[in-house]
Amino acid sequence: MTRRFYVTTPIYYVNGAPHIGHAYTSIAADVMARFHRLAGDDVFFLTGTDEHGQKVEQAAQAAGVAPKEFADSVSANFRSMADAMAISYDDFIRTTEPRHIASAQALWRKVADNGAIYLDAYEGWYALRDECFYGEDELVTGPDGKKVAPTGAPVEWVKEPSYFFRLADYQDRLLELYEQHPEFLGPHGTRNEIISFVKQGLRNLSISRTSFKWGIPVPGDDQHVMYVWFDALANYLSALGYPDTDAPRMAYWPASLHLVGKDIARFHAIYWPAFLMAAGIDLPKKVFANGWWTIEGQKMSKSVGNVVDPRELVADFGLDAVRFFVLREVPFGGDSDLSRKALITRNNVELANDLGNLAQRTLSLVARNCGGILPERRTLTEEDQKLLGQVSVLPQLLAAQFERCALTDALEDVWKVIRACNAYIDHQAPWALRKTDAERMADVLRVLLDALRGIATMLQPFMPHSMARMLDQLGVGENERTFAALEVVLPGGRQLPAPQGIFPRYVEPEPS
Ligand code: ME8
Repeated sequence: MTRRFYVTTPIYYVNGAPHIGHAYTSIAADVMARFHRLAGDDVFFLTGTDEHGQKVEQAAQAAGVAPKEFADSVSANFRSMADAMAISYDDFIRTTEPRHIASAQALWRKVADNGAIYLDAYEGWYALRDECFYGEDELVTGPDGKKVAPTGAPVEWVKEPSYFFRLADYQDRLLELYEQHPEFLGPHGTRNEIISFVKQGLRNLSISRTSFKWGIPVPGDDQHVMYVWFDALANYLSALGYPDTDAPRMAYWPASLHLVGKDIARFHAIYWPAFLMAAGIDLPKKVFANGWWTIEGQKMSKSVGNVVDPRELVADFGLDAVRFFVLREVPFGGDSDLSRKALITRNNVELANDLGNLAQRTLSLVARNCGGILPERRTLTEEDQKLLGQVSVLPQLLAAQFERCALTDALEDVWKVIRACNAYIDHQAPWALRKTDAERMADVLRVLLDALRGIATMLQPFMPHSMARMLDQLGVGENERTFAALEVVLPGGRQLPAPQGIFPRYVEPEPS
């Protein structure tokens, strides 16, 4: 039976241009979507932009344009960044679209009908940068002695009429959820933080604002706009056609995985399941939080001037080297630092050397000594079997790694096989066999070509363009690139195209 896999990225605020942090979560989600497609699953992959709220309204004001016009242009920039990073989304939702507005209002009505919303007045702290309400007890003292949010964001005292969501009523059910479904929330650190936050006690949540207008009107009371997080979280359902339960895409609910940054785990692991419980809707299967990137050791910020546009990195290093780097550099879920030096090293050692050279050496030997024709697979020696055995377990091994969002470990599993191939080629020395035992040379090359096919197939989700080129060079047809196709041994005799290098070494240009 085909399994459905519904994966989402956060929808990004349109208050500023996209940067490598946004690209990171989208790349990770893309890798998951591509992996599941190749595994034969029925995938729906959603990304988009979060366009309402005070933060966006203020950014538009600062730019001197109407909020919608501002949102149109920044949203288009996010979409073009996603396209430039080869993010294979099935839909790009914008919260200013009528389909989303109607859906978020329907969700509100459902929650209200079930008695979980009441009107009162909010008086307390709000951090605009985080679009988050904070309790007095959560605030910390900032560098200038002022109270700030635990994230360092400035806070202001807000006092206004507001609708409230009965979040406190869901405390026990949330704790039960984390307890009974340990897989619901990861990684461990984030899970522990969320559990201890919920255990400290939840306050009811203000879910509407009256002091500005840029938001979705609260059904039945247009003095209020929805709190931007109620609006935003609803995107995961609105893109599927909620509340129309007959909409074909509703079959993808519940979501398999909401991939988010650790900064927004609270909204996804506490508020979102509580809203859904209140609406009587099934809960997502998993929320996983990625870690935080700094740039050359510093926090990315406009004022420091070190905000990295991923498209600039791509111009220097190529898309796949960037996609590879961000997922390879640090165990997925942990924090990491982006430095040019580290990127160059990964590119040159692991891509150009370990993998690129292996493919180049093998393919040029086939071109030179076998007329560029794929040799037949014949009897295998023990060593051949050992190497191909390592390749054949990769789909299973990686499926288990992906199940726990261990993308970096998945890459390491593939790299172990690449290193084994390099040891094998050095030990078998097919170049020396040419004169002594041409048949064995052909057998060795065939084993290497088969191993490379397995490796390239498994790496497609991470590096779709370069692996497509590698599979072309290996003579693997477009319909022979799924994980299941690996079980079928390719018939020999195919003419392979002339080999071309796939991963050039990067050399820093001389300063002019
Ligand atoms: O929070 N390192 O949008 P946002 C790693 N609209 N990931 C980073 C990062 C960094 N330095 N900077 C950003 C919002 N991210 C809401 C989401 S969802 C219903 C609404 C990534 O534009 C990370 O995934 O502030 C983070 O959670 C997201 O961008 C925040 O994007």
